[in-house]
Amino acid sequence: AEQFGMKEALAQLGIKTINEGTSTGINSFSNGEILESYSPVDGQLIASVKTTSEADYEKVMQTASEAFKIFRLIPAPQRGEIVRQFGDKLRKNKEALGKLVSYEMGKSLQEGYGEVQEMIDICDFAVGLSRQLHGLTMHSERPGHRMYEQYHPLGIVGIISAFNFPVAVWSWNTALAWICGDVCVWKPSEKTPLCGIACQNIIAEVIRENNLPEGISCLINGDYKVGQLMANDKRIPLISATGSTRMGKIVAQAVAARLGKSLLELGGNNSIIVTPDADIKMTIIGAVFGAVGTAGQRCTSTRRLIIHESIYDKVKDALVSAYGQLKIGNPLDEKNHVGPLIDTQAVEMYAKALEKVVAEGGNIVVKGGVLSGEGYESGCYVKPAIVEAENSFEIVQHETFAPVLYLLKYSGSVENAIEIQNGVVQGLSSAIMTNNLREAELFLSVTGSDCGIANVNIGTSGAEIGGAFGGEKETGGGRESGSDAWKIYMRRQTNTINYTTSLPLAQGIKFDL
Ligand code: UN1
Repeated sequence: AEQFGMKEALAQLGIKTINEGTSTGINSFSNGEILESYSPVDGQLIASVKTTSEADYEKVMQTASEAFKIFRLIPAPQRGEIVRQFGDKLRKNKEALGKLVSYEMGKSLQEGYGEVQEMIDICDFAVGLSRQLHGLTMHSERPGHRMYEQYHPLGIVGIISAFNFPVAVWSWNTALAWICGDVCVWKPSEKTPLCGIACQNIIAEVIRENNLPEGISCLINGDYKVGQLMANDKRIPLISATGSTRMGKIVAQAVAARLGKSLLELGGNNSIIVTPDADIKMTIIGAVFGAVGTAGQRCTSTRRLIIHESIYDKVKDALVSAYGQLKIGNPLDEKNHVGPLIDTQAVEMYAKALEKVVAEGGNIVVKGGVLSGEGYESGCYVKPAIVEAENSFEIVQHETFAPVLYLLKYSGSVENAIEIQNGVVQGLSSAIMTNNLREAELFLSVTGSDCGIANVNIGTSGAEIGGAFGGEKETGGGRESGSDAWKIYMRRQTNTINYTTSLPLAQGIKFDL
């Protein structure tokens, strides 16, 4: 990591390395146990972090509550100015933060930079939005009355994020929440705590420079226990949680029990339908990036290819030859396509999935395996695999967060492919590769894909921030980032104003005194 300038990057981001002590991050009130962050890239201990104890959590919540009282009074365009400054700081720190993401999480450096770019983009989006938090006006049924609606800040937004997008998902939430006048409490994944500290240090600088209360952005570190404190906390009207369906069900039930709001971004089981009219070259690029990019650890990663029988062998052969070109290794080295999985536990799950699919009758097309030897000392590097399978296999129905691609065959019309595509419990992302207008439109129609994201001639991953991001069914139903996703971060109020000297009742009701 030294040769890629990691030491300088950590110093720039205000993170103490192991010899320098334990990192806490500004305003994290961390006095709990020590959490160590090991890089999946080289297996080295990068730094240690203090976790948040229950007493610390109380302090964080008090700081956030006090900050909200002040922040909600600042006009939205001025809050937009704060987010603009944050975006500027991210531009200055793009290289260092991108490197840290790559080193702590293991995604390729290009993708690390890409993730920081998403943060910059959502800031720009939010700045514009800060002058467009529009409500509607309606015509009252009563004379001399006016009706309109307005959006007010909601309060404290709790953010629980996953290791795979350790910085961007936080910013999708915070950039919008801040312009909406909310304050944020963030629990990053315990697998990527340093990314959390780096982000917190960057925003803390902006907050300080503008003499604002530090509780606008709070960080708490730890495992599911601190997540539970947040989920059960009545002071947090909205919990935005990204991660597994298992985690989402626990969080959602706790939040629902107190009638809070939750925004859930959970598992996907995304597929690309490859029809006889598909451009094969484009299909291979989209499918390979979708399946092996981020080592298959995006919630939008391509898990299934649903290929028409007439072109099945052609697509399969092209995939095998593309997989033969893949370079697996240190993600900081830009010649490599595929980096490591997040940890050895993930490697185990990958290996189990391959065993299981064979046991269920799957046929291995590109053999996987765990890599060892020079450059692979962390034990987290695996070979991307391709398996011919059936959609009904239990393992195919399950989201395995690793580069395992299942090939499924369909015959007849595109309706059959759509049925397979929709025949899973998850509903995040989907795509069709076709030059046939009828097939494409059918895929996007009411009887088409049941996912939150449906693409034509693009893969399943790599969504832009301008659209609302999220999915249906067990993916959780939440939408964040672009479009009108901001609305969940505000409370809506309907106002009726009478400017006459009488009081007519609605629905024509007479009530004479
Ligand atoms: C995620 O994997 O949690 O669409 C988010 C994409 C990225 C975001 C993925 N923009 O692949």
